Amino acid sequence: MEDLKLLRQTVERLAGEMPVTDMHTHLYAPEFGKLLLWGVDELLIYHYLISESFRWSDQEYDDFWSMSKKEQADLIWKTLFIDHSPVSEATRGFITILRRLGLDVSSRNLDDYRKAFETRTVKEHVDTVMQIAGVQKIVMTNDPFDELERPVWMSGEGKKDPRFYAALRVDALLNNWPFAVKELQKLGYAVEETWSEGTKDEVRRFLKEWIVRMDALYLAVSMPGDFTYPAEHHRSVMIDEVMIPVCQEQGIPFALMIGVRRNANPSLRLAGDMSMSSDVSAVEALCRRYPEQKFIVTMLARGNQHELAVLARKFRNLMIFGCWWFLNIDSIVEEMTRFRVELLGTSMIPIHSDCRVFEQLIYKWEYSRAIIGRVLADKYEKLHLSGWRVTEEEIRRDLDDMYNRNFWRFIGRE
Ligand code: RAT
Ligand code: ZN
Repeated sequence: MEDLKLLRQTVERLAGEMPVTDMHTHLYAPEFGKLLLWGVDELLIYHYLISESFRWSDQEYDDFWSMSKKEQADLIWKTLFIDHSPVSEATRGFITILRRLGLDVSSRNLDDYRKAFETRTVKEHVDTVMQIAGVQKIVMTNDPFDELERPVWMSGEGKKDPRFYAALRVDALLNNWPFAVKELQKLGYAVEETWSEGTKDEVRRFLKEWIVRMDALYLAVSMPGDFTYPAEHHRSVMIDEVMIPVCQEQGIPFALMIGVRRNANPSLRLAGDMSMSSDVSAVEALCRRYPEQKFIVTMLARGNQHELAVLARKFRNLMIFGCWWFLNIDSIVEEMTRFRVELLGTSMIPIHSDCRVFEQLIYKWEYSRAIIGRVLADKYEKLHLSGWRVTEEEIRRDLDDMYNRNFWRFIGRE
């Protein structure tokens, strides 16, 4: 490629349009019914927007929670879009969604937007959104303890749509053991709170049965920032004696998302979680102790990102992924993508969406694709000036690695 301008255009175009795998979301296939959230009201009551809107309000938290979804959405619309300008990432994202779905953003007429959604069927809408976002494969977050979700898996419907994949979420087993014991007992597993060989066997059996039932791609957990390993703690026993053996037997990775402090403000419910600095050496100890086990890791604190990327240089059984939650904002995605490419080349997964409402795929991917394209274009440009010419095919290969293949190859499904 001779011309630098053409090089940049090509990279940015391909980064913008190549299909992607979204390897961590909270979305569901249409078969999961009500669990699949979509539409204007769900978008406006996204927990990221709820916490932003409370910044401007004196309302009692309970009064907000007692309102209907539509009333909550009206209030958030007025607060964050009419009384103030939607310049935050999550508010701007809503505007991008409206625009990309062909609605008239300048009308600012929420009821018209609602009406435009009413005529859509879920299935068609899912197709349209995936097509606009260029998302080909979606990994869900799946919890057998969830009363709404479990029957869908038991009936076999959960595996029907080949675009959707499962990830078995194990937070309760690691972070709320008394609750997990009760749930396991309800499901017929003979477990008790104190560790015994019988309990370990039964939890292993539970995990195996659900990995198979869901065809889960990986086990996943989100951990508080003070997670340490190894430690004299329930978590270490669970990891060493239950989860790692099961992952190894089933040949699946273990995904850890570390650095959340749940319920910093309980009145905000789901919106009340905080980010917290983590100890990268816990991941280091896991990677060293289990060289045959694959770990997929992301952290929530900005301050941990560089050290985590350096750790990935030391352990090939560690795949770092995404710009998680509060990090998924333009400025930080740019910073993280840049130094990850500088430290690891293209051997990482730069982004996942963490979407909870289906249409969010549109803006989250549009924003991330633009940054990834820009960062890569800068690097190819420097190579070009040194006389190294990348071909279009090589650009496609590099993007495909970051968007898809690093994930599928790492989890052993390619
Ligand atoms: O990003 C989010 O929506 C968070 O609330 C969390 O769900 C987080 O991503 C997690 O998976 O724990
Ligand atoms: Zn998540």
